[in-house]
Amino acid sequence: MGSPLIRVGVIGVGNIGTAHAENLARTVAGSTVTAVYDYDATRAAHVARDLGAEAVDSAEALIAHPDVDAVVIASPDGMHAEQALACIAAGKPVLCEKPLAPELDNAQRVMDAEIAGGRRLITMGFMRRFDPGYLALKAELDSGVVGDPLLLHCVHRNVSPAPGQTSAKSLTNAVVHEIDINRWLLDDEYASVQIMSGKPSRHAEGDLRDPLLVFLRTTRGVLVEVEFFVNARYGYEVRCEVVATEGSVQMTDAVHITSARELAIGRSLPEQWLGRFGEAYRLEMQGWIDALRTGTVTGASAWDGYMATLVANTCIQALDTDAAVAVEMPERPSLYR
Ligand code: ISE
Repeated sequence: MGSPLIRVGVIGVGNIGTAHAENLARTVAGSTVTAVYDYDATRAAHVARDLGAEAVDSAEALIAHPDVDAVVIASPDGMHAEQALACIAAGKPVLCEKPLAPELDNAQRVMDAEIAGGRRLITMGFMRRFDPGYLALKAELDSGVVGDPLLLHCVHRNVSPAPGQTSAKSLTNAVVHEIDINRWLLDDEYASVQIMSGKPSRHAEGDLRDPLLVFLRTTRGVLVEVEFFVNARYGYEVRCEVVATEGSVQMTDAVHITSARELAIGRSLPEQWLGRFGEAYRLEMQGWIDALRTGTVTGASAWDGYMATLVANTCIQALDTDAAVAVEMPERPSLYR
């Protein structure tokens, strides 16, 4: 008998939820989308009709649905934890968009519930771990040709903020990617964080601190410097350079071409993350489905989600001081070793 087809329910079909649902229904091998929920019922009905799925009335109904084997959580950040807890209670695997929760106590509750159940059900949507650019960067580092990493310079720029953006949200919603990918790249944890914010962009509304410089020091002493700028206006850009003892490695885009036209030469930039990380999202979903079909696990775990929230919350504390703030790291639970 072949591996089962995984029937997925998608909670939240905004920008990213719709992209996940389309990938699962059309591109990923071994999955289908059977149910969709969004607080905007018209939107849910539209996506459901397009994908041949059923639009349901609530996240609870979707999780309990007999034709849903696994759940994608792509709702607003503050709802992830409750929905992940409901999936764990129902024994259904989850691909949870980041963050696991903006608040540490909620991230802890999800991780504790998973540990109490004794099996890994949560995969975190840290798609950069599947991005061909980041994979090439990691392969180069792991090969040892540039020696031992000493410094990381990272750039993360968005065209404009989401409605209601705050400095805390910049950290828990977006810098959280940097927190995760750099601990994955270095195979290390963070010991402390420090934040500098200076002159705000004239586009930064209210008391949003933008841009931010986030400095992280790992337990092995590697320095990670992240520029996060959510009002960059000109395009979406993510870059990473690793300076090591024998050389350096830079990652700009996974793939790019330079084209010359109209008395100019250059390359175009995406407007947002789907343009830059589209392939990473597809590979992430394929990896998740393959793992479910073979009874294995892949990608970031609830522990990784918890750690990212812990460090993002330490960054929030660091916003109000010029000093470095220590990351109070707990012991890694045995389920994640
Ligand atoms: C945004 O909030 C996201 O969720 C995306 O994953 C990220 O790439 C982007 O830069 C964030 O601002």
